[in-house]
Amino acid sequence: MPDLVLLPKPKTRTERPRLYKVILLNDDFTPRDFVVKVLKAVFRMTEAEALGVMLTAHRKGACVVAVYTQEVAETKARQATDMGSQAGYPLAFTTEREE
Ligand code: TYC
Repeated sequence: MPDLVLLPKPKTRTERPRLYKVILLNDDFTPRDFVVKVLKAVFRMTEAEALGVMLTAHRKGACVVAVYTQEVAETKARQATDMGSQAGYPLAFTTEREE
């Protein structure tokens, strides 16, 4: 018997998780300061970051808020949308898989 047998390196690769974007959609009814409040609370943004994202959605119709793994993205989108519903606003966040 040989003292040492060299085995082939196993070809297992750790795949990175697929990422999902959380997207803020504009609407005509939710007050701007309420959108900013939700962005700060759910996505831990600073006032300046939240203002920038809110204004981009307001001007362009939608804005990517952040990117997470699927579970986190869907939970945060739901929490943020629920904050709007509970205050009587149609504020909406969606998720979309990243390429
Ligand atoms: N368009 C809203 C207004 O004029 C403000 C707003 C901005 C609402 C961004 C939603 O994603 C949004 N009051």
